[in-house]
Amino acid sequence: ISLSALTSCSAQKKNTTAPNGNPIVRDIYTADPSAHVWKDGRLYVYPSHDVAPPKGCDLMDKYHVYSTDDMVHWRDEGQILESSQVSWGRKEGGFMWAPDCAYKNGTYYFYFPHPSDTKWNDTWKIGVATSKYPAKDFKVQGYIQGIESLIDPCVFVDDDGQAYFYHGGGGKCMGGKLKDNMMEVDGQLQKMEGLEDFHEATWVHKRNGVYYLSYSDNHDKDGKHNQMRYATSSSPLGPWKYQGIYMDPTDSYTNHGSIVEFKGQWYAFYHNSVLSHHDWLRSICVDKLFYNEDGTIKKVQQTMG
Ligand code: FUB
Repeated sequence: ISLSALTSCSAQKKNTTAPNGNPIVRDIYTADPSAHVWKDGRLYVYPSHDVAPPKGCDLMDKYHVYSTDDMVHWRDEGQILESSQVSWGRKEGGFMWAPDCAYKNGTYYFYFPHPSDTKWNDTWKIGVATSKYPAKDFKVQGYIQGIESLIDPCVFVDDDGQAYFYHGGGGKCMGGKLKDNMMEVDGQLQKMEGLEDFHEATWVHKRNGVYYLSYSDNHDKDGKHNQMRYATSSSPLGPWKYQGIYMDPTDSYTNHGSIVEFKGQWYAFYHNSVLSHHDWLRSICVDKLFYNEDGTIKKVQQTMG
């Protein structure tokens, strides 16, 4: 990790209720929701933030956090980070893509993909910002050293406290252990084997001792939109057994999801473009997720407000 601590951005709380259901955020465009339940009993969502066209994903420049205690009323916890706070980032800013957050030993770790150079696609780094709080006071600490230029970080902390880091895109998914400091990989990352048609958006969760790695694929049968697929394993690093599609495409070119249990119910977070009808102005959504008796996932039924 390169130690280049920068100033933090204090969150400004405001309430955003969503009595109409999906999309759960309607005042700004959000995508790539990574959901976690933290020790205060609330569910927190860490999405990326889409910005109005004519340009698209290059303009994504900041992160907000959302939280709820009932899956109905959502609180915008405010902005936690923007590209101007990243000293090693490309000078033009932008490209703050799909993030994740993890908690260990009293610290929250916010992981965000961001390029370090104008030639953005060859210079992706996974930045790490830390805080004592889940949704404010994050300070950039640097980025994870010694890994490839890939996007979409995911950090899974197992029951024994061991953290695993994943990232990937363009067909390659890599994973490995994190050291206790949560900012360095322990050894080399390895390719995740057994995933069928992997594109990006890795998410790992565990249920009844089984590890699930979910991801978006390259396209549906019409070659247009991502489907969400998953695979299972008895180990957090695979090899993985491909299990199928758990979510059909939305109206958006991309999809990116997370799966989490909250108050006894499992949920699938994802995004679509129903508010904008534009591929790069997306909106985060959530629907219930159910398992079959054998642990396979039933296809998620997407609902609208
Ligand atoms: O939001 C920017 C990128 O689009 C994400 O990193 C990908 O997963 C896709 O959703």
